[in-house]
Amino acid sequence: MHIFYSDAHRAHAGQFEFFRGEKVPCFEKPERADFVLKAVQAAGIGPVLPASEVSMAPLSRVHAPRYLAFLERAWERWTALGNRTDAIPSVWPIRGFRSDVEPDNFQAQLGMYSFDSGTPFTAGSWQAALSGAQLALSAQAHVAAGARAAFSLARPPGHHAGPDFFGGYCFINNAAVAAQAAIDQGAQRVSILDVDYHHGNGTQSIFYDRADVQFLSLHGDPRTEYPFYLGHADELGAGAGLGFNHNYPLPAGCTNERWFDALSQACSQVQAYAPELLIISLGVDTYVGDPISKFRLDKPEYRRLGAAIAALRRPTLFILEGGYAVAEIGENVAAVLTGFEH
Ligand code: Q9C
Ligand code: ZN
Repeated sequence: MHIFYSDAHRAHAGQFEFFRGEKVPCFEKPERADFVLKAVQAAGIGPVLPASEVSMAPLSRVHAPRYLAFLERAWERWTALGNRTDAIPSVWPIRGFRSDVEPDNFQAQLGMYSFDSGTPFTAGSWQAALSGAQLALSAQAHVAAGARAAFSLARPPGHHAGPDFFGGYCFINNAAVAAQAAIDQGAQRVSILDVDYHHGNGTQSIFYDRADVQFLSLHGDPRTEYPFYLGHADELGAGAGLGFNHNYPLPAGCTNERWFDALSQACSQVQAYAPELLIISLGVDTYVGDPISKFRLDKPEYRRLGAAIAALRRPTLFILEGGYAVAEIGENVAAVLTGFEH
């Protein structure tokens, strides 16, 4: 399958993130994409292509235009204030605060458009995120043109980014943008199957009241795992979207068989929905060696995952999400794609 890739991701390189009050090096770093690129090339997955000329219109159909406008100007405003470090939010409008009046203060706006302090906004964050969306749209266009599958190899990831907020290392929701593009081109049903360790809260929020995009997520139980405030099994969708959202929260320590049991339940729902396009939010932070996650999937399981996805027999778009065991993330991603193709 074709792999869509750009070096633009390199411009997003956070200096540090906050973890339990300490500054720690960012887990979401450029080397991640380097390892994935090296591994998919070594595995002979397919040609590596740059982004094609695509309409970026789907972006403002899944994200609020004022959120995108904020991100586009954020770095120049932040540095004009004399700052030389990355911008990290430190104040948030939670319950009871007003969301209809936008403060002028930069830090206050940064808080309005985010939900954690682990997602530094850097000099190249907007360009890298925009490039990731363009690659996802290029991969979607390739599948829409008749290819069986495509892989968008980009970072930062996207599935935590919601209609008007960033967080969880994500700014633009690439999977949601690609799904919206397919819908805008006439698709009636798109499924997004999120296999990242963390709940895809942003994707869920974007499509929660819609029947044209089915969302399914296997993830660490939000009672103990990030992003904590969403991802329970009783979140089934709302209004027209009721019945089109499926969460499979799993306990810390979850091993291969239990994870694949949940996967087969999710796959049955995909089959019943019969989507014209299947998008995989492909995080491999389920791996036993992942430094920030608590599932225990072993290496051979990634090939099995790819085969399970292939068995759904749908045009399939793979979008890279998380995975922080830097040396192994490439091999695990390549194993999923190999398992899919064989
Ligand atoms: N400092 C994705 O996998 N922080 N995002 C956890 C470690 C947030 C993960 C604590 C993890 C976000 C796309
Ligand atoms: Zn993750």
